[in-house]
Amino acid sequence: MAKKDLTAYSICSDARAMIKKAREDGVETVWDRLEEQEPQCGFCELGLSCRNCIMGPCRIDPFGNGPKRGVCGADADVIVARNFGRMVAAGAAAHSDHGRDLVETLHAVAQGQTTDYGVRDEAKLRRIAAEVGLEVEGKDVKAVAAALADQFYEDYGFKRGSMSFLGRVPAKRQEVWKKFGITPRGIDRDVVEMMHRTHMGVDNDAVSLCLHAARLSLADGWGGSMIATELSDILFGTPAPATAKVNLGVLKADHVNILVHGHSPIVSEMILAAVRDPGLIAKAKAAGAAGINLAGLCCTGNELLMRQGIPMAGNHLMTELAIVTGAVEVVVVDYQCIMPSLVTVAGCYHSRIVTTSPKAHFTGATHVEFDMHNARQKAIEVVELAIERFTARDQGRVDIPGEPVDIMTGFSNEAILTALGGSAGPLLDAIKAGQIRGAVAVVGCNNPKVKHDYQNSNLIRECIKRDLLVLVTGCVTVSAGKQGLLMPSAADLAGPGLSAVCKALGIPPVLHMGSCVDNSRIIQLCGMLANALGVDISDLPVAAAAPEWYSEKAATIGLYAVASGVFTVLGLAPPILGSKAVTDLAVSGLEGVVGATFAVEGDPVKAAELIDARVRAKRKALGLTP
Ligand code: SF4
Ligand code: MSK
Repeated sequence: MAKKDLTAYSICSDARAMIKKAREDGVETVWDRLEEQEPQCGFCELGLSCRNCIMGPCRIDPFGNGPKRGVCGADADVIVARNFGRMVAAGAAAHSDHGRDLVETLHAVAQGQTTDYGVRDEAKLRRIAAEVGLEVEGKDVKAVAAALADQFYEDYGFKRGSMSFLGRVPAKRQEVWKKFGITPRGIDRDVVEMMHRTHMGVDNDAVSLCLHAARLSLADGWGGSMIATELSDILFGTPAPATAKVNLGVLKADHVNILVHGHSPIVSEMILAAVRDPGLIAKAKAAGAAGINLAGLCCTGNELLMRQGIPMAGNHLMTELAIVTGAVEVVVVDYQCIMPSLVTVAGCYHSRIVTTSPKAHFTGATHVEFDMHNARQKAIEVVELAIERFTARDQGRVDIPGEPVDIMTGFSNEAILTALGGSAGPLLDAIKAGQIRGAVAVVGCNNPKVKHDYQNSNLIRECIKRDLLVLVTGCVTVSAGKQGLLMPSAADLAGPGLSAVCKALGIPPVLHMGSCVDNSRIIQLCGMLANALGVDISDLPVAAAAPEWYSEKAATIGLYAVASGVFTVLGLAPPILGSKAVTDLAVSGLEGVVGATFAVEGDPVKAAELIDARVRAKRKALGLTP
């Protein structure tokens, strides 16, 4: 069991209380397992181990007189670049396969193969279809949906000349991509090509591998993730500002508690419909509960929060701890970021983990497979299971820490433009006047290697102090929300310019823009601002940061941000430091290629200073006050 003082693990009181309870209940957590793993493998940390073939595994000795080449002859640069390339490919595959599920759902709606799903935002369907060049006049909603689904299917292959959303990329950026041969060609194609290139004996040049990694990351950001975002809005509604609540206090001791966890709204939206079913609420009451309470974890939680105002119980490192409350009947999961340990933690209480995707089975979990034709019925079965589990709950083991905190959510690009009166003009005016000096996307995960939520929330504080508008997605949302940073009252913590703008508009200085795939909203917004100014994205006073990232998907997001021209600060180094060539490319060489680089800085104040320096330089180059 973890032995450090509780304050070493998290800045959040609900997390600390549940880590303490986990110790008392004999439940192992992510922090315990990290301690058991330490010291972690130095070769792997530097990216210097390779097991791509059976002549290996091989490792490069970075310091001593040990081997400098793998059995095949690959050196440190090639091994690091191959490993990083596969990491980025896995992240892109995850986001984009999630996007594929949305395309299949739209297709099923269009073909009349499902009545469980439908088009909730027809205006957006028609607008997006027209944007990507489809004929919409005089066509009914199903015909438009069918054509759009077909077009997006093709974005996954390589039949079309160009991917659908590349029209959103400013012309100058498109030129940069063309010049360096990194225009994405097809989502699946570019991911598969990375797997091919990294097979033994294919691409053995670190720069070539890194450029292809950039290309495939762009296929995710401007392709798979963007498709996931836009189709989720079409199928489930485009988010608009609303208030909700966050932290473990959103669980209710007298209710049946159901948590949704993972990434896709396809399952969680059906669970939401089921918990609102009067017949199921009556069954819950008959079982002795006051009602049924639904809350979210991680990004499927963000999807429900953004569109439906459903409360968030926690982010990545809170997922085990939510079950430790003893108040959770069922955690319904789809895919990504779901620790396999949840099944073990659930087994220490009366809780059940319900898996729903044919792609994501967990040994020991209850599998209730959802598809487009049975989703509503399956959601009812899951809620019935939760009601049955409530009857097995030991109220003596229940401890729900703290009171929920209010948050504001729902800042889709459509909502931001509406809040600004219909166009990006007022935002640009505020940027030109220096009231808002720039914008920073603070996104990503938690990682037990750093104190939970410390870097995420403190970087945000440092940015808003400097009159930098902050945009959040993913697990950072919960970090910010729990600290009160997602409410308009947080304007008091911002610099004078940003504070005045937020107060005038009644918005927080930190805008919640959605889940991990919704980082595509942020690059789209960057594209809009660049187009309005007639410049490239790399000319804008903007930056990104992933202070506590852990996942392959975050590596992909970081790379597509940089390849789109956005300077990006990572709080933890990716496993590339074993190659000077790859590291130099990441932190300086890319500036001359895509006009932006990575930086690695774990101290939130220093990270904010790096971002501030970037914003100053970009403002100066645009002829604005720094
Ligand atoms: Fe070793 Fe080369 Fe095989 Fe990698 S690809 S395991 S470096 S022989
Ligand atoms: S869920 S990728 S821990 S943000 Fe998107 Fe959170 Fe990171 Fe998963």
